[in-house]
Amino acid sequence: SDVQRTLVLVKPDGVARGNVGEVLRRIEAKGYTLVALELRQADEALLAEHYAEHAGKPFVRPLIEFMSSGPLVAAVVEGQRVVEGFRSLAGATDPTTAAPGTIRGDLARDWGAQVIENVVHGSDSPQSAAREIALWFPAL
Ligand code: DAT
Ligand code: MG
Repeated sequence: SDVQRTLVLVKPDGVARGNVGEVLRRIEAKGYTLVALELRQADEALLAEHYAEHAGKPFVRPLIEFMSSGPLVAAVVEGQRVVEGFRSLAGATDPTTAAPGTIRGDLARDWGAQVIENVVHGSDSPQSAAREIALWFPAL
């Protein structure tokens, strides 16, 4: 078996638009397990660390401002191959091309902002998941 954990964030756009329940519903409907769940206001230091791979890119400043613009929901989700599985539930980064049926395809749209607002984050590899879970939930 290949039971994994992944970090899921319902981003501030998703919280503000009332998408928390819908995102959690899809995670539970898929059969994944919630290991940790918290509403929180992320500070810029945490977000800079979270998005360290994007340091220096033109969208990183707007990205950190967006991600700290309001409360978000942070969760650790567990299941068989959940890292890839949640990325599949989330859909493509760009809300315009994300497939219908995915969280981003169904719930996100392009607002023409400097940063893409796309409702959810999911870790992109088991290595990223371990790093991100340690960052957001150091007690786990
Ligand atoms: P993902 O969240 O699908 O893993 P990513 O890690 O490449 O995508 O980027 C992190 C977030 O930054 C992404 O969810 C939305 C935003 N973003 C990515 N590329 C962007 C771009 N070219 N312009 C504006 N925002 C972007
Ligand atoms: Mg990413």
